Amino acid sequence: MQAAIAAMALHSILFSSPAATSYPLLFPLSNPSTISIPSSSFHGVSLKTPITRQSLTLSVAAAPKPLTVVAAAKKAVAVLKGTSSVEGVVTLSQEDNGPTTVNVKITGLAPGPHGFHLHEFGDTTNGCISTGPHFNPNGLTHGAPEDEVRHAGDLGNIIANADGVAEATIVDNQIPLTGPNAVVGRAFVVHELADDLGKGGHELSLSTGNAGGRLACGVVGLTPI
Ligand SMILES: [Cu+2]
Ligand SMILES: [Zn+2]
Repeated sequence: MQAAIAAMALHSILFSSPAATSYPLLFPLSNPSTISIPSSSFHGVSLKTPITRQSLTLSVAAAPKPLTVVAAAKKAVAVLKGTSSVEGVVTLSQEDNGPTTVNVKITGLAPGPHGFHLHEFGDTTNGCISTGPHFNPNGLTHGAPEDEVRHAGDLGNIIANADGVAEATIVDNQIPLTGPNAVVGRAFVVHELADDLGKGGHELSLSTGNAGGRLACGVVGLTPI
């Protein structure tokens, strides 16, 4: 460190002569008498100048790194509403091409499990029914989030507590915020009943998990990072 400071000082001293001679050019309006200031006091000024320049150069050079990281973070949000008192907010965030983290808070639910999916369309013209089927870009059957055979939109169940509040954090690889399977512009739906995860043996198990009516839904939109 001391060596570095010494080098810096040496660097400054080396620069002091050209800096001193160029001052009248940098400040052409300054009183010509400044030129006659004794060189010792001029050294004091010019010693500081190169150090300032160096630190400026360092911060400019370091800036692109954090900027790159910030640019790779993506965020989105969905505000869920329906025809009942069920409502909620779902936030999504993704770093680079990693998994998407989904934070869910939904209120007004009956206590217990409720199917929670990402549906194909961000269309609520006819209420939650117009959001279509589960998002299924790979043409598979319905399943659990951890199953290999599942819809990309199959996020399992969220559990409402005795106050009717369901809070969950879901981390999933099949619902990216960018790319061909991006979920921005599609919709989250929370259901009346539990999702049987494709294993209930009902005629709807392999398409919807037999999760019943759609209580609330919300279109995924971009939000500031
Ligand atoms: Cu659904
Ligand atoms: Zn499904």
